[in-house]
Amino acid sequence: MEKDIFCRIASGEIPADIVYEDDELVAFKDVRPQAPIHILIVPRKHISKLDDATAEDAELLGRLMLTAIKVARLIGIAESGYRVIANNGPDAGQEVYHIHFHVLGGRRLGPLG
Ligand code: DGP
Repeated sequence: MEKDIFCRIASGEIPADIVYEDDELVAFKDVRPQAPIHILIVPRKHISKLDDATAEDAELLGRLMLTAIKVARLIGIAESGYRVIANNGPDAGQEVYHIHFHVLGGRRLGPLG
């Protein structure tokens, strides 16, 4: 099976502007930022979408959220505020089928819609 773009970024096969990484996760700048700060938090493990996660992934999902918090502090938007989003499936506009959290900040964000 062909690897998706985030598997290829996580393995170092294609470049990204990485802001944080560890054994399980990699965080990098979104190529099409929707805000002054737009970081993607991606597990190295391939899971296509939130709906495919199981109880086995509970720790990984917790680490994804904790890494979003860590990266927001690292980048300096913890005080000003930020938003964490995960898109699941077509109606959410999911484009890359590899679980990821968006961390958005650096300006006052509008209402969700
Ligand atoms: P989503 O709709 O939740 O699947 O968002 C996928 C995001 O991934 C989208 O905001 C654009 C970003 N993206 C897609 N391809 C690449 C890439 O090759 N590099 C980087 N840095 N971001 C990408």
